[in-house]
Amino acid sequence: MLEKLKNVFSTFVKKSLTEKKIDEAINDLRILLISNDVAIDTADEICKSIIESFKGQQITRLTSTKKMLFDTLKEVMIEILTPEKEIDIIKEIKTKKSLGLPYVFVFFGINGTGKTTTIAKVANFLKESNISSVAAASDTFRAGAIEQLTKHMNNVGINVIKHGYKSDPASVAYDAIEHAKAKEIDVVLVDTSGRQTTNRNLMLEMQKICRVTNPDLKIFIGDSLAGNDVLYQAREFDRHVGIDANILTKLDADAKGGAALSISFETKKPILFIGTGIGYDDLEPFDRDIFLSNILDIN
Ligand SMILES: Nc1nc2c(ncn2[C@@H]2O[C@H](COP(=O)(O)OP(=O)(O)OP(=O)(O)O)[C@@H](O)[C@H]2O)c(=O)[nH]1
Ligand SMILES: [Mg+2]
Repeated sequence: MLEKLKNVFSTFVKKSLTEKKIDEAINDLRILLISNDVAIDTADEICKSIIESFKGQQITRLTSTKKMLFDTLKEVMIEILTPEKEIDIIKEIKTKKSLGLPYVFVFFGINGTGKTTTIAKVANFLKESNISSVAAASDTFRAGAIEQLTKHMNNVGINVIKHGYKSDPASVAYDAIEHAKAKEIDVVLVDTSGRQTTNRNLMLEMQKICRVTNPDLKIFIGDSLAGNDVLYQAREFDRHVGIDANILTKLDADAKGGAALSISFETKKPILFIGTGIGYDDLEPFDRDIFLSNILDIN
């Protein structure tokens, strides 16, 4: 999935310097980034940072320019992919547990990005670390959503707290938290319905869910196939609800990898996991250095 992004940088570093001037090369890079799913604002920022780094630098020989270009690119990528604060969820869950309280995750995103599937994957991941969880069926909006969550959770052996359709999602989540407290369950995973950021009522509902549950981690689920749009989705959810961390799904499905840059750039929050398939084990921690070495391993 990262091959395409890697090709972008390879083309940029190699071709540009023998054939074109730096500014032309940077313009080419911008187009290449955008055509590889990096959001326009992010691509612009990457190019701006590179231009800034070059300012005032005397370009003398071709070889040193090439190295300079590569080093600058790397620095810019590291900066984008380094969140303001790293999050160790296992450690945080244990700290909360030591206080006798469950750790609450709320998952949100637009329709169909993979929220419900990801919740089952996260529950499965936690289970493997001996952390117990319960899910809250707070998608009371979409037909079939409660059954879908229940089916996934059955498959990974996790209970679901549910009310009926059209019931208040915040109170479902609240009940799940009460249940977790009573049963000494470590984690509450709140599933929410997919919502367009332009739907004011659904964004207000999301705010209410967060107000009532006071979550430890608000997770934006971004679809890596969404291209440019993922940045705007993240921006709007951050503005309305606040994002603490991201999970990027569908990296297996011919994604070009650009969404990881866009989402990190926009939110400055960590990408906790990437989804790499529809199986419950298809969840991998996002590793900045591996990602970087994949896209910058330019020969
Ligand atoms: N290939 C691939 N498919 C995924 C991944 N994650 C989720 N999916 C698929 O994406 C589709 C939507 O997944 P859901 O979990 O229902 O998404 P959702 O965000 O809960 O959807 P709504 O509740 O309708 O908003 C399903 O067909 C999933 O199997 C992934 O990492 N890779
Ligand atoms: Mg869902």
